[in-house]
Amino acid sequence: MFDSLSARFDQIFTKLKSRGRLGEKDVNDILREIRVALLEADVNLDVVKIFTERVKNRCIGADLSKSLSPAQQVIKIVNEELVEILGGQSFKLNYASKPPTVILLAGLQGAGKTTTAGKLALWFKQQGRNPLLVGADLARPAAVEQLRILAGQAGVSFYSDPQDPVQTARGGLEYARDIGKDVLIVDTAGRLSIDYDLMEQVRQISTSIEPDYTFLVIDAMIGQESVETARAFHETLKLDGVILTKLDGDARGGAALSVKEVVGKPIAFVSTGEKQDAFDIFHPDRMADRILGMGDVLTLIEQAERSYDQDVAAKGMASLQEGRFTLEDFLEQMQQVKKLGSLQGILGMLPGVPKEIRSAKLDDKELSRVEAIIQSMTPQERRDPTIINGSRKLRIANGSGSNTTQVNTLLKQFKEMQKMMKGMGPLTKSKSKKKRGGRVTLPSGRLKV
Ligand SMILES: Nc1nc2c(ncn2[C@@H]2O[C@H](COP(=O)(O)OP(=O)(O)O)[C@@H](O)[C@H]2O)c(=O)[nH]1
Ligand SMILES: [Mg+2]
Repeated sequence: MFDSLSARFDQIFTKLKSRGRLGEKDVNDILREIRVALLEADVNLDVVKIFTERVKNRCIGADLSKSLSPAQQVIKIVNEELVEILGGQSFKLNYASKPPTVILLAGLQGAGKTTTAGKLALWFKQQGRNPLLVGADLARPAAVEQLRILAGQAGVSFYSDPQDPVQTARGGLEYARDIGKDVLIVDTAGRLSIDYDLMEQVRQISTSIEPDYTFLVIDAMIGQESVETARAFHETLKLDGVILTKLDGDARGGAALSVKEVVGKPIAFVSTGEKQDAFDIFHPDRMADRILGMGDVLTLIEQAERSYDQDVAAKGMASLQEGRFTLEDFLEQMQQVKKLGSLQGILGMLPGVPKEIRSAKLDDKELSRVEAIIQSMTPQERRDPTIINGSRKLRIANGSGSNTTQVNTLLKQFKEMQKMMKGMGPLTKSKSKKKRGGRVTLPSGRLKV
């Protein structure tokens, strides 16, 4: 799921990062692209409007943090608002003070209710609970059998009464009390579309067992249409949350991104496959990271904010402005990168870094070698590498435990980087320096590998 949306965000952010300071027009351009990307992902129109409006307001009123580039700040805002749209916090389930905690599952046919009932039972069991599964879908004879099998696979108890769905649910509750089960999960019948009988039946079950939690199971593949279903169910049942299934499919993401805002109820759990353990509590923050395809970008930004030495950054900036960026600056910037943790890890976390580079072998050992080579140079050589002739190269290689080829490679890389940075010179005029803040916060992004 979310593959095409992720790809779109990746494109948008890559473009964003190639710009320096962002004006209102830039922000509007980005927002337009985000709007299109969300609509293509089948996100509800109202939700798209709310989302882009919030991002816009925050971008315009942004208090430009010194240690983040404008692009990083926009990404941070988009990420935070995405988490918000997805429900903010992870779902927290409170157990009833008087067991059992009663859970009612409702939804359309084929949404994944029965499968989910089994998964939920296993999940509770893994939390150290002792659940009872109740098969109250008597519309299809096979449904009860399906749940009985799932209960067996999960190793939990099962109850059903062939007479009547409401009686089954009620009987299940009494049975759970009798035999000391602490969680009751009731699977119900679904129809192909919402109809009066269906609603009436779940409503009666609900009245009879007074569930602590009523979850609507919805199929992510159906997109935002399933969110409309949720709205209808909510009117009758007073939902506590949604369980989103089939996230392993190629759903575009519309349902996940729309449901909280439209129904006002969070996604509690997600199902990501047919296997019984392909199921978990929903974490909005992790989902947002996944959508933005940026690994753990906020961790990176926070790490960068914490450990990047602003003075060194400023000095690097100054060198850039004057169009001189020496090997000494190069080394200093690299030492800063090292402070951030392993380079491989950082590249993995950086949004927009091409996959080839992310997986490229530039490990900390290599970084140490580069460091050793530069440290083996005289200060004069560091400032002006053009004086490094054959015999100097040999001396540097010997001094740093490397060979002349490695010294050559470093010098070549440095030259290219210097050229690249010179090209960026006009972007770093002193006036914009303050606003642009930590433009050089993440020099690793520019390391040639
Ligand atoms: N790929 C995938 N299939 C699922 C998932 N959840 C349910 N299914 C499948 O969806 C179909 C309908 O599920 P079922 O539980 O019978 O739906 P119900 O009619 O709502 O009870 C079954 O073939 C399930 O195996 C999921 O998370 N991923
Ligand atoms: Mg079923």
